[in-house]
Amino acid sequence: MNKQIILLPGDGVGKEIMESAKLVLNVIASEYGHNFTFHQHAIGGDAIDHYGTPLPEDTINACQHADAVLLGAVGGGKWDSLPGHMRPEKGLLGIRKKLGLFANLRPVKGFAPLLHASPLKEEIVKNSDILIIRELTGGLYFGQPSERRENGNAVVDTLYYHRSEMERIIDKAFQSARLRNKQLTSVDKANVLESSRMWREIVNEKSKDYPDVTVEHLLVDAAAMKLITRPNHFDVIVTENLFGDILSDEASVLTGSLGMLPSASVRSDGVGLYEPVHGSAPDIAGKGIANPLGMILSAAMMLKYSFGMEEEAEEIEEAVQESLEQGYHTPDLQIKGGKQVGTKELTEIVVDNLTT
Ligand code: GGG
Repeated sequence: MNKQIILLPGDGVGKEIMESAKLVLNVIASEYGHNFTFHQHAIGGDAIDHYGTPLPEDTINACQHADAVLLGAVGGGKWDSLPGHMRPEKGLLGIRKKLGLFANLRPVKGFAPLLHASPLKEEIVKNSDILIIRELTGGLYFGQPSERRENGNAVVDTLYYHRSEMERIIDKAFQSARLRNKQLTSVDKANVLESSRMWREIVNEKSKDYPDVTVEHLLVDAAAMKLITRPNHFDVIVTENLFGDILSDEASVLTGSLGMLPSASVRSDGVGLYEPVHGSAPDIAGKGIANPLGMILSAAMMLKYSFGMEEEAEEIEEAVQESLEQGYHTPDLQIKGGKQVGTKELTEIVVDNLTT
């Protein structure tokens, strides 16, 4: 298969881990006779530095015409003093919105060699396998106005959702639950927020169309606690943008490191965007020690979801598993008796495991 893939390395460790994804994809391409063509474009702080905007038109056009998009990470202290609309994160939010990627799928599944890597007890973490579905193009991250007022002494952010935006993500969650263990947890703050009360109503209405799926409602505070005390309770979690961002980062504790988590941002059809859950990690950028596995696993998700290459994706996941079983890990992880290596070394080990 011929595929055009846009690479948006972005900022900080994004550039280092993108090289890892490229290497792994090239090996898969040559093993399976595919032709992946990569086109690199700017986003985030990198784009601000070179083009004066976090999301250049050229990047948007390229993504709109691609088969899939791989993104590293955006952000960093260097751009902290810029006004809100010029921050690197606006590039990431903007490309999700421009491509209509309303559903962010964040699988949280621990790899066996990392059971000890979590600060949580092994019996709590063991066998946890959760799919967090986060609404991605609405809510507080996009509502207007969002601004300082009264000479900077007051502030407003707006939480806006249209019913149709809630319906489509809730439908997606029910459909995903059907393909898994048919348990759906809807997370909201319905005791306080009007938006959450509408969300809950829609979940209840939709549940009539999916009688085979068991639904429960959890307030976000309870969900946050349960996620790390009884993760095995969950199968699919669906929630709005802000809650989903926070809960999925929290869930990374189950896997041992935020560096392990991949994600897919999709719509009903068309181009998808794949990125690790973590940010640009400016504290370790350029040191060659960033964990490339979340990025590599995001590339595997791209193969599976955008290109239907299930076997190729599985091969990557198995190579990651094998590398961890051999004890190799970056400094963000601990493996008993393991060997600490850098980004490039760990990538080469994954590549070796792909080819043997
Ligand atoms: N690879 C994810 C990333 O760069 N995250 C930084 C960020 O801006 N996160 C906010 C979000 O994901 O909505």
